[in-house]
Amino acid sequence: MSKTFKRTLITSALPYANGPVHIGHLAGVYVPADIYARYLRIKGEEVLFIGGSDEHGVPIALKAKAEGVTPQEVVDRFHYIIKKSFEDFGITFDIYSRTSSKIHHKTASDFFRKLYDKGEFIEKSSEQYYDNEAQQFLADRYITGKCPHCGNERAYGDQCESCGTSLSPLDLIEPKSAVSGSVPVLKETKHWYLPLDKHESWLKEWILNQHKEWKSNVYGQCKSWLDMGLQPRAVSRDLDWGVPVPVAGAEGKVLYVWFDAPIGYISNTVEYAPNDWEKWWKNEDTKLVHFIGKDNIVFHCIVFPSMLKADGSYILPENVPANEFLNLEGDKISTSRNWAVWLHEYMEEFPGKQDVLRYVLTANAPETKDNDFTWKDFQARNNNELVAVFGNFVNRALTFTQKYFEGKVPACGELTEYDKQTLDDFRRIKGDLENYIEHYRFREALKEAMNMARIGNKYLADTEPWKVIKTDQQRAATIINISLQITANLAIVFEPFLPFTANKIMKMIGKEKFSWQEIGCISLLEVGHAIQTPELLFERIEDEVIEAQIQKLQDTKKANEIKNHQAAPLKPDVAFEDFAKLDIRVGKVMECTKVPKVDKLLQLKIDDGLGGRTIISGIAQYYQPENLTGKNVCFIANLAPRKIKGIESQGMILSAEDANGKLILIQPETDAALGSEVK
Ligand code: B3M
Ligand code: ZN
Repeated sequence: MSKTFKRTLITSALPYANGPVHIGHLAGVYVPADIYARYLRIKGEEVLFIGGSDEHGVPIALKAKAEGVTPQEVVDRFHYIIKKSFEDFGITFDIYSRTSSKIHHKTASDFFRKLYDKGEFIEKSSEQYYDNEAQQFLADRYITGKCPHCGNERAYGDQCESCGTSLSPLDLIEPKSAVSGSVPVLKETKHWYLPLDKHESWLKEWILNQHKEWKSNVYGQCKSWLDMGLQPRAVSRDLDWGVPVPVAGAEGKVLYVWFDAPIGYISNTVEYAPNDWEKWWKNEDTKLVHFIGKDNIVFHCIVFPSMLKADGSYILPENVPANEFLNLEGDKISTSRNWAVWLHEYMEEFPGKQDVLRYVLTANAPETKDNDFTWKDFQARNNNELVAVFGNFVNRALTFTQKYFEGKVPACGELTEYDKQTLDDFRRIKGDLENYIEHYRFREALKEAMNMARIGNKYLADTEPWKVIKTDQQRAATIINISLQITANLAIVFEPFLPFTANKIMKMIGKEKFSWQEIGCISLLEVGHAIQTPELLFERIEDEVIEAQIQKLQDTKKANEIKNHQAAPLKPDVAFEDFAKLDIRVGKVMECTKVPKVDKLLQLKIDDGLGGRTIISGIAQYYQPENLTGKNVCFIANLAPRKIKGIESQGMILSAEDANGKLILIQPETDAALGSEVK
């Protein structure tokens, strides 16, 4: 038994305002949420679509500290970049606000206070790391030290990024404060906890019994949390950036970011509709749907509903269609490693092609498992699907009208069986398409929309009006009339998915607005109605363009390898006199051969300006002998000669490692005199 609702409140995760947004954000959350919102709107339903930036939390405070600016400056910078990207990609939020706003601070603060007054929290003191020098408690991220699992020296108090283990600050070996660098001490501090254990039994009934229809990835994650048993969660932190805890004696404490952020959905509704926001949040006729990524499931399915329930006056989400992750060219998208396709960069590099990205990200959405975005797939989908099918059909229908019917919709004669069959096939898809959207299966829905375009394309190919026109004007007119009606239909069908394209079609067919209910109608365009000059809906993307994008990612990878290379620890100091004993010189490789029967060694004949010498060097894995001849090298000239594999080596060639551990020769920057000393 599915409930009927009067209106739908759609929320989409509030992105952290500590960096711009990328294709992973779009694919996982914002495009699906936007498709859903647009679909309901074009059907004439009452919808509110909420977005906003999440501007609190430790990473933002840390970034500010690292840059020597205030956290507000950090979030101001990214809030507007993010907001602009969403506008550019046609994400139709009714409001996109932010959690550093006054109205949010008040809403979140009041929310906490009501729960506090109702006795919905427990107060607990515990020992946490404190920085005596900076006089502050340290959030988990503010403490670094050695990972007890892998020995990484730069693990954080919440996680080791080297081995991926979740940590608690107390696990760290030799902890250090990231604020002052001093060694932190344990000190008692008081916090408020939401006793999730007390909510466990209704959550179990509500999710596990009443929401079996939730996506299996969401349901499964909830089930495993609930099976493990819930624990009280701290909802406050010792930090100076966030919503202050509105309780006497709580100076220096703020609400935990995951407590205040979901309240942002409510604050933004209050900001948008100050007089009737409650109908969206406190009325059983409203269907609340949270669009999020999989890492946010526990907060939206367990923690936030417990907060809402503890308040007692709010509705609970009807569904939480969380997506899995989108990878990029086989690797996890990462802001810190710059492994992403940034939306603001895409806009510059592919101007006017927002729908191509919307299309590819939906067609390949990580709805049930992680998925991979590749540039080759992007190109193939553009060229083989958008250009070859959808664009080709619409373009042919419109140019044909221009060419043979003076740009006016020709009259439709009697329909053949084939025409009727085509239209039946076309209409039959509508139900499936709706069903998919209503069940948050947007990739299947898009496939159906594309099938509708395919029907049009096939119809033109099969009926061949360009041939028919020569013998039967009336029949050609009918074919074109039908093709134009299908084109108009596609403008409706694609509006939720590819809004820019739908809009272009509407302009070309000279129409303002249709409604979803009109899908299937073959009198959307009256006979004699004028069509505008057609322009291409999509254009081919050439190999060079794709190769440039792939190259850009390869450059990023190189830069990361160099950045992440861990330098070896320094050796003990040596006195200058000791250093001066070394005689380092420049020479030129005259001859080079492999040392027989060993993999690693090369035998080099060096012109040292003093009559020449032989040196054995362990670089055979990295250099072909023929490539070394003629190269300048640096070598230690007074290393006591040693016999290696029966050959006397008179010195040592200097080399260094690149980021992959490959040995590379050290060379003078330009030609130095042979035998000259390196100082
Ligand atoms: N800012 C986490 C994220 O961007 C968080 C979502 C908040 S939704 C209330 O993944
Ligand atoms: Zn580790």
